[in-house]
Amino acid sequence: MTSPAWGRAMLDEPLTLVEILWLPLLEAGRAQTSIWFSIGSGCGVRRGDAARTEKDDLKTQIDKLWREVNALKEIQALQTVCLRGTKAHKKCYLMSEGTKRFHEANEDCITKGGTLAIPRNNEETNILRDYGKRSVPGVSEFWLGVTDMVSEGRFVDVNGMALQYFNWDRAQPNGGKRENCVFLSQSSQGKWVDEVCRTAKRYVCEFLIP
Ligand SMILES: [Ca+2]
Repeated sequence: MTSPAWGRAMLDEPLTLVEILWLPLLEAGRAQTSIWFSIGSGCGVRRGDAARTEKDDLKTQIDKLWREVNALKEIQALQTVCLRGTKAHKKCYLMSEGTKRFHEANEDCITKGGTLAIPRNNEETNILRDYGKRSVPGVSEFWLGVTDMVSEGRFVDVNGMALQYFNWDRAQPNGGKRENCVFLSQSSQGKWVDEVCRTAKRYVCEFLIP
C-alpha cells in the first residue's frame, strides 16, 4: 500500500513540512513496525500487525530449528564421545589423552561439555575400572571429580553437591589439608585415595546423556 503522502508526491502536489520530515521514516518504518505505519495511514494498522505476527512466527520457527540443530549437535558429540569411550547408565566415560593436574583436568572436562568422572555406585565403579584397564592398561591412578578443597574433610563432587556414594580405600582419606583431590586406584580394585591436587594424573571425563 502506498501512503497518501507518497501518492501526493507522485502527483506533484506540495507536501507539508510534517510530511517531508516524516515521509522517509514512514516508508522506512512501513516494513518494520505497525506503529510507523499507523501514523502514515490509519488503515495500515491491521496489515502491520499481520506482518509482525508473520515475523514473530518466522522468528519462533527459526528459534525452534536452531534449538533442534543444537540438540542434534549435542547428540552427535555425545555419540562420538560414547563411541570413543564407554557407556554406563545415562552417562559416558572418556579417558584423557595425557596427564594433568586436578584443576586442569577438571577444566578440560568442562571444556568438552562434561565433568571429571563421579562414580555413583559399585556398578559405575566397575565400568570405570574395566574401561581404564582396556584403554590405559599400565595406568593405576586417575582423577575422579571428588574433592574436599572447599571444606576440609567434607568430600563433595566437582559441582559442589553432596555425595551419596563413597568408595574409600582402607585408611583413606588420610591427607588432611595437604590432599584435597581424589583418584581411583586400579591396584586397590577401584577404591578412592586422596592426593595432592597438583599431581599430574590421567583422568576420566563423564558426559551425561538423555
Ligand atoms: Ca583434604
